[in-house]
Order: sequence, then C-alpha cells, then structure tokens
Amino acid sequence: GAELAFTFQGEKLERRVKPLAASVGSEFLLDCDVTNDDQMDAAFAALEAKWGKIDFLVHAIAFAGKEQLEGSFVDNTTREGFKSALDISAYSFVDAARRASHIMNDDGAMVTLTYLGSERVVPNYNVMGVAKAALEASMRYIAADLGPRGICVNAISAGPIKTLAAAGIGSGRHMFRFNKAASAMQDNTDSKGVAGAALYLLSELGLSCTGETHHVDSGYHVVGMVAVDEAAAVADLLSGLNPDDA
Ligand code: 0WE
Repeated sequence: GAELAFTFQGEKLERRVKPLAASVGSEFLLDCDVTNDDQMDAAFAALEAKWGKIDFLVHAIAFAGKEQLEGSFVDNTTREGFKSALDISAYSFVDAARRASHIMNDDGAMVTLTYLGSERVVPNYNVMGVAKAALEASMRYIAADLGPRGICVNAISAGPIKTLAAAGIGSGRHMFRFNKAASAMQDNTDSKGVAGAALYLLSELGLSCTGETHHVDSGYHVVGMVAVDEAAAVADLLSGLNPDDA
C-alpha cells in the first residue's frame, strides 16, 4: 500500500529501473548520482515537494571499479579505487540517511543492503568488503542517532543473488554452487526472502529492531563446515574435477 519513489543513475540504469517501478505502480523516478551533491539536493527536494514527509528509505547501491574486484586485495586496491568504493557504497547511506531523516516521520525506518564479505574474506570481493564493513558500522551509528525519534535503521545481509550487480563477476557460477552446497538450507538465496525481511524491517512488524545486520542467506553465515553429504560435491567443485561445472 505504500507509495514509492525510485532513483537511478543515468539513462542506462533508468531503462532497467522504470519497468521495475511500474510493476509496483510507481512512475516517480529521480535521476540521482550519489556522488553529486547537487543531484542529491534535487532528488530530496523533489521528494519533499511531492510528499512533504516520508516514512522509510531503502538504500540499495554499491560500486567498486571492476579492476578492484579481482585478484589480490593488497596489491590491487588503489587510493582512488578505495575512495570511490567507500564513497558510493558507504558514505552514500550516511548522506541519504541524513537527508531522509529531515523529512521522515517519527517511527519511520531505513534499510540498507550488505553482504558477508564485510565480516569474512570472500575471494575477489576485496574493497567492497571494506566498504560494506564501513556501511554496517555507519548503519549502527545512524541507528543510535535516530533511535530517540523511533526511527529503526538496519541492514539486510543477503546471500548471492543473480542480479545485475552479480553479473560479470568472474567466479560467479562457482559462488552460487558453493553457497548452495555450504548453506544450512542447502539452497541459494531467494530474493523474495530479502523482500520479506525489508517489508518487516520497514513496517510496524519491525518495531524495536534497530542497528541489526540481519542475514537472509539460507543460513550460510552460521555454517562452520559444509554438511557431510555435500562435502564430496564441494571438494569436486574446488578441485575442478567437474569441468562441466566450471
Ligand atoms: O555487493 C555486491 C556487488 C556490488 C558490485 C558489483 C559490481 C559489478 C560491476 C560493486 N561494484 C561492481 N562494479 C562493477 O564494475 N555483491 C554482494 C555481489 C557480489 O559481487 C562479488 C561477489 C558477490 C556476492 C564480487 C566478488 C565476489 C563475490
């Protein structure tokens, strides 16, 4: 029943966001590059002009240069790559949360999306893991700042999902196979579960829950060793014994 607005960065992404927005009855789209203060000013001014107040914010953006997302973290992470990944993927939430808080009703809510690479080493995730760690820490500080107004601020740590953000990742197919084999539920993450968690955290259902990094990953994050009946499959996967799976 909520009225929704969506932001996109540039024409190329507008083409993808428009039909998704339309599918939930929204034609309110705003061009907004989070590294551009003027565009952030304009986007939030447009929201205030249209609605006056808002009830929730969803932050679901990240970016690191492609060359930062492969190989050795210590060798490949440049100052510029680090800065832009942290700016786009972590600071953007601080900036959007501040702006949103100024037009948000008390008892509102905010959700951001994160990934396990912030807590554990995931090959090739590299500087994005550092950015997600900063994002999660920022989320906790924002939760404390806005808590007295009844505004809940949380992160959803989703397992890998086949989206545009996961496309073009070198080890992609292995990642999905490995996560399926090694998770508690022995399944990949269904985006419906992520949506359900967001609905909970953004609604009255999520009352009193704030500052939390909530994992929606088929229980991958709680497993210390792969289930015995999956161990052979994982060993095959890792040793490349199954060329068909590559
Ligand atoms: O947060 C992410 C990925 C976000 C992302 C994706 C790209 C692809 C295109 C950030 N920057 C870029 N830059 C590009 O040029 N995920 C949680 C998905 C993801 O990405 C990985 C993963 C997983 C999972 C990269 C390496 C290893 C695992």
